[in-house]
Amino acid sequence: MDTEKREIGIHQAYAEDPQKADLELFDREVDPKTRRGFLKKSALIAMAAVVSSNIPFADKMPGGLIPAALAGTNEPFKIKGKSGLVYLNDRPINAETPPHLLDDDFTPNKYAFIRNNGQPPAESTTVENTDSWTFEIIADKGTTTKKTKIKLSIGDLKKKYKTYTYALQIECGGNGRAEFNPPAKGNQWSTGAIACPKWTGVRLKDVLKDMGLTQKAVYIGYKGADTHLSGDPKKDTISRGIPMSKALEPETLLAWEVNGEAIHYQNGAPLRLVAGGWPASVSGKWLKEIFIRDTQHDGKKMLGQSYRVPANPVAPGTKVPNEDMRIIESMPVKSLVTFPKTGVEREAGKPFEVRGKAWAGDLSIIEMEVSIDFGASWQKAKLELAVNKLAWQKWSTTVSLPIHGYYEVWARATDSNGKKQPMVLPGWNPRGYLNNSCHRIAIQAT
Ligand SMILES: Nc1nc2c(c(=O)[nH]1)N[C@H]1C(S)=C(S)[C@@H](COP(=O)(O)O)O[C@H]1N2
Ligand SMILES: [Mo]
Repeated sequence: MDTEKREIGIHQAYAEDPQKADLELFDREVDPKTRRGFLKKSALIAMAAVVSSNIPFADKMPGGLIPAALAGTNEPFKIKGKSGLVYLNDRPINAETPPHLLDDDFTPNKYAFIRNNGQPPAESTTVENTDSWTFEIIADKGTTTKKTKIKLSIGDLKKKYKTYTYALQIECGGNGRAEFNPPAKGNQWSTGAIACPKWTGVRLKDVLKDMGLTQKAVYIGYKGADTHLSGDPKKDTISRGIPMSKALEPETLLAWEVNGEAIHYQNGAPLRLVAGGWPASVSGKWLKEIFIRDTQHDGKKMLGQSYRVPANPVAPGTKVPNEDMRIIESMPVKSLVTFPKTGVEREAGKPFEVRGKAWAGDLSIIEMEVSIDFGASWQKAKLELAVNKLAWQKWSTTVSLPIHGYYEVWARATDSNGKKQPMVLPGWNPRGYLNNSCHRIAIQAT
């Protein structure tokens, strides 16, 4: 179906049954060149962020036309403070980072990917008076001894608790989904839903300790200030969580700063939870609530098929019942070639540098290898230590291509349990999670 027809179809379905159409919307095809089609009025509010200004007469726009600033042009759309991202969807906004823009030691804010499940809160509410932004911690019965509910501002966090800075990598569970066959619904991420910037904030454990945790406190959950695409305030966009052991890790932060700057609006300003090494969906943006749970958190996208994979391997295309799925926890071993950029030319016989990043969820990387002969043989790369736990590791090596022709450089990491990245898609699963197959770049030797 052509893009425009498909979009109109989706919006009709949406008007009839927003819940049923939700997945469709989430997965719809957008022609990133023309951006033609129609939007619901509620989406215009989100579009304001994209055109980098308020749309005063948004409520007067007939039938939710796409702003002319975006419709029918060949210009890729831009978000203030972001650059070089590849947009996969505009409602909600989802954008990934090309591998060569992940070459910095720590991901600059402008290159950090964006993965939204709903409509972010109005930008003005997140950037003004950052210190007065408040959030609540709400405890299930019997999970705390001192307090059952507290309200804190970012200002309170800064005053009461010690501040820490860690480089923490967060990767979307669906990174690599584009390679699934049969295809999996959702944003078709290639390799760019990963970032490792330096986060600054307080330790979640220091804040939770003040509530007096009991043995009954086994899980936490979060809720952000973003709203459901339908505009229905009763519906959550996403509310995920982590077991208490992960929540109490020293590196799990309530962060208000990235790389010494305020968090970018699309990345969850002014406050977000950051739990590195796990699917980034557990790192709640625009943080408004933390729940202390006496059971596994059961918020939106914790149950069913979301962020879950079959407990046992299945054949591609299999329908897997909910009860046979398990929650994704620590992410698998993975790496990227960040230099050179794919498609470049190099002189045959002349050594040149190849470098990149590697990471392995809660684990570390112990070996990095590259191949120039489609995996027939491998050479070891130089690997650096992580600056702290849950940060990615830098690697580099020198490669020489024997004679002129087409080559691929393949990169393969090994984690501290001895597990290597697979060459091809590891295990097909219904929603397209956890693709950690080797990254490849193309090089022409002249
Ligand atoms: N409140 C809120 N938090 C959220 C999300 C969201 O839509 N709303 N998306 C999650 C998902 S699925 C991912 S992959 C990461 C993306 O973080 P980023 O947009 O800063 O890259 O945020 C997570 N936290
Ligand atoms: Mo995600």
